[in-house]
Formats: sequence, structure tokens, C-alpha cells
Amino acid sequence: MPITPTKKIWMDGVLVDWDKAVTHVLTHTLHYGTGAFEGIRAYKTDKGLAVFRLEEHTKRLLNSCKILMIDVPYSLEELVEATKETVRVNDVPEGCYIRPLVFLGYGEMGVNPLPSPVNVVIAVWPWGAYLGDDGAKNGVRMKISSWVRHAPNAMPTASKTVGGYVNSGLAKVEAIKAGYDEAIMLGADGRVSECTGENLFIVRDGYLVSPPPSEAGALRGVTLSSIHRIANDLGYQVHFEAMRRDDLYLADEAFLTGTAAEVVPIASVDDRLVGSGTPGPITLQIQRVYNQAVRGELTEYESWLARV
Ligand code: PPE
Repeated sequence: MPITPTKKIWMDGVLVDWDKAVTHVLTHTLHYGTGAFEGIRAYKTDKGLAVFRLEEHTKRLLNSCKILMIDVPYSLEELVEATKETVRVNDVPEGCYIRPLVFLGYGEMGVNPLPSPVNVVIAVWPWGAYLGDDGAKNGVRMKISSWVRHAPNAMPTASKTVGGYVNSGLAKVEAIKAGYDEAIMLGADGRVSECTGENLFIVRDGYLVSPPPSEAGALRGVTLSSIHRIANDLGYQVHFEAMRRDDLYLADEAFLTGTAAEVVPIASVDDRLVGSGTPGPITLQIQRVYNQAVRGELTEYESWLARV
């Protein structure tokens, strides 16, 4: 999915041309991976563009940095405003994906991150269906990865750490090379954790189950929390329970959630069809309500939208 350049990228308080948003090859994060990012989406609504759950994402970015002991030289309010401004100045009438990144810049080499300057950038670009239009409609084929998800004392899983995505990248490549769409990773204890860039839910006997993020070493997804609320509002209970791979094989329905991916049905896991192998009714209902909520079509979720 190639990115489409937009006009301006916010770099340390200044809007610079897309092509000028560059950094030195001795940038600390490029060598050692200490840095954090977010993934946010802005959607077209009938009252103009709105960023979905901007404050929650920005808070998580600052929390990721807190864990990494990176002092971000901007407040939550300043970053929220900078994000809106970046969306505003770029020509993205149909909405966009938003990528804030905090990285350690050029200055001092060596593993110790503390002496390096802290840089913040915010880029936006139009991004279509992360797992493809067909995947969002008909479901994706998942493979349990041979790569184990980070143990919490090896990599802090509540932080969207740049270097942490090597683990996701390995699992993604393995799945794609084997002919699947996406990977599901298990924790070191053999329990289901999350996907390379999404959380996951199953539907069993009419209620939803998802691995408890902290114990499963999964990111506490903003989409996951949105789906929790939407499911409850639709009358479905949500249980956060440890899950093993056979729970996936025997689920009535399953779907994954993430900002980039949105809500995507899971058609099969390790070649076992989930249910009938086509998106189930609860999955489709939740996907539909999510798609309406992000576009400002449902007044009860209006507080999730930040107008730009
Ligand atoms: N787990 C992981 C590992 C993850 O990267 C994401 C987001 C999620 C769960 C879902 O979190 P949330 O977006 O708050 O619901 N992945 C981002 C990065 C995708 C990328 O390829 O880059 C995203 O969806 O923006």
C-alpha cells in the first residue's frame, strides 16, 4: 500500500514540505530503535474532517515515551493542536491516516538514549483499507506465527516502541510468505496475544472475548476500547480472558481491530474456517457501527471526534 505524499509535515513545531522532512543517517532511533509512534485516523464527516479519539492516541504516545524515559518537549494540548493543524493544512478531503513519531535525533552515538535530542514529527497521508478491501469485506486468512510476542520484561508492550515492531515485521513476513494475510502472535506462555498491528476478538455463544492486554502482552488498543463500548451498547458482553489457539479454531466468529485496519473479519486461522468462513452477523454489525461512529453518523459517539 504505497503512501501518497501530502503537502506538509510537522517537524518540531514547523510545517515543512513533504520532501524536506528528512533526518541525518546517524539519527539515534535509526540505529537503536528507541522512539515511539502513534497511528490515528481522520475521517470525513458531514461537519468536515474529524480526528477519531485524538486525545487518547496522543496520551498513549506520551505514555509510550514515559516508559522509554523520553522527555517530550510538547504538552498533550500542544500535540493535539499540532495534529489538527497538520490535518488542516494538507489537502485530504476524504480523510487520512496520521503518524506522529517521537524519535531521538542526531547528536550522540552509543546505546544510551539519554543524551540524544528528542524530535517530534507528524505526517498525514490518505491510506485505504490496511488489509485490503476484500479482507475488510470477506475476511482475512490468519496464521499463528512461530515468532513469539514480546515478553513484558524484554520489551514494554504498553509502549508503541519503534524497535518493538521488528517482532511484528518478522511475524508479518512469515505469514505473507506462507500465503496468509496476517499473523496472530502467541505470548511466551502459549496464550494468544495480538496480531502484528491489531488486537483481536472472538465471538463465542453470543459474547465477545479478547485477551486481557497487560497479561497477554498486547497493546491496549484504542479501537479495542471503542469496540468494547460499541459491543456493550449493542447488548453484547465483552470478556477479557486468556485464550489459546484452539479457542480461535473453535470460535463462532472472529475479527481484528486497529486504527489502520479498522474492523476486519477473520475468515480462517491456520486453514481452519472460523464459523462458516464468511463474516459472522455480530462481526458485521460491529463493523458497520464502528464505520458509522468514526464518520460522525452516530450522535452517541460524537465525543470521540475532534473536529479539525
Ligand atoms: N496491536 C499492535 C501491535 C498495533 O500496532 C496496533 C495498532 C494495535 C494493536 C491496535 O491499536 P489501536 O490502533 O490503538 O486500536 N497499529 C498501528 C500501526 C499500523 C502500521 O502498520 O503502522 C495502527 O493501526 O495505526
